[in-house]
Amino acid sequence: MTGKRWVLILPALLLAACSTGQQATAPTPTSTTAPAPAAATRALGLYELSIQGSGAQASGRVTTAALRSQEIAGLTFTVTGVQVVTNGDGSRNYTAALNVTNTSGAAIGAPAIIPADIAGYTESGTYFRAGATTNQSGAPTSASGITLTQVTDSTYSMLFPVTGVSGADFAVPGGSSVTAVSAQGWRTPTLAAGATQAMSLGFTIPASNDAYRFSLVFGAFDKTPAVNHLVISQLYGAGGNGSAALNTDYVELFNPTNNVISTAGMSLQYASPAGAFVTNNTGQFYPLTTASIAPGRFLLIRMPIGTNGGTVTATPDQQGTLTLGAANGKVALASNGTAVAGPTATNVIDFIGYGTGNNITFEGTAAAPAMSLTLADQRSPSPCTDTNNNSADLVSFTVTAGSARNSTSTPVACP
Ligand SMILES: [Ca+2]
Repeated sequence: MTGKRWVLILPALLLAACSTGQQATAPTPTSTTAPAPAAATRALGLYELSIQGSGAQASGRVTTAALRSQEIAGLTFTVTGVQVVTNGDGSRNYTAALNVTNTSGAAIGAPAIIPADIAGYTESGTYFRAGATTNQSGAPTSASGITLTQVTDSTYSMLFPVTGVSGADFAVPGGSSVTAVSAQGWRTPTLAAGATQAMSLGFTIPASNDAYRFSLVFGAFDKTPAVNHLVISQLYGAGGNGSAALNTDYVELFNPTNNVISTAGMSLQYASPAGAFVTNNTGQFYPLTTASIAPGRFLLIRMPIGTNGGTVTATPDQQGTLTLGAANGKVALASNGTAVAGPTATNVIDFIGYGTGNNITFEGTAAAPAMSLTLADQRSPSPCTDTNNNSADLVSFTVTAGSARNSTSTPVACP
């Protein structure tokens, strides 16, 4: 490409369970819940974003005319601004603010975009079109060393890991092809037909790159996260006990979906391994205060403070009332205030049976690990994990004051 082609293509692909306790005497497997739906991926197209005035003076701007669909008329992007910050080492951080409008005529479930390499335009595996990068005099310049940075000032522009998407998902006009896509991309919430959503993209240019005009190519797609409901992501039950690591029990909730979820009407419930869930005992039943949990965010419910142990560092989002079993028990997140009948009951959003005990129930084939004075349970390898099999989805770990995450903790974007 010549220096005149510096437009950046932005891909338009914006985009539980309980069963009743058994009467057997040994730990009894409960029925397995339905597997989580597989993440679906739908390619939407390729787009190009151009930026100019990005020289060593770090005065940058994004031209709206430079952002245009190359292929599918499903999304319309409007650049609303760009921030350029020069770091101490001379590198520059760019944050481009965009409005994304769904013009496809149908809802897009999980609009997501990922930087892409285009054959014939790529330089050294970066996500810039080589020939499209020029200095202020219009001469070509190196565009290597571009990195993506997480944008933390927007709830909806999380950088998320990209899986299940390849260059083959995208068609490129003019006979070129997408040779690679980035391992990370950005998301916005579900876009209804005709709806507009603000989003922002962040990236860094090293000091060694003096590009004045450059382009960034994106593939847009619709990829729905695998888990479509809130999960109990971490829990601790020995709070306040003698020699306990912490002075409170807690339950941490997480939103692995692409949309804001309200806890209105939901309840947290606890029962011993053999016990039934009830609603008339505050140690076993806590109606959640209404809160909105953004995509990738946590909600921390601290239980009553006891005598022994350290204080959880994260400020609790809610003060709960439950008294969890220190080693063994069952915790359910219910969609309403009705006592949970078991792991596959219709009002169960998520359910964790942990440890052992007669008649203990759980999701899947076995319970999550037993906890202890110093051990808590959490989803692994990430809070995104929920295959509805407690033994496979959760691990125990040595809990510390800093283990629990709250609504201001670093968000986790789920693949
Ligand atoms: Ca589950």
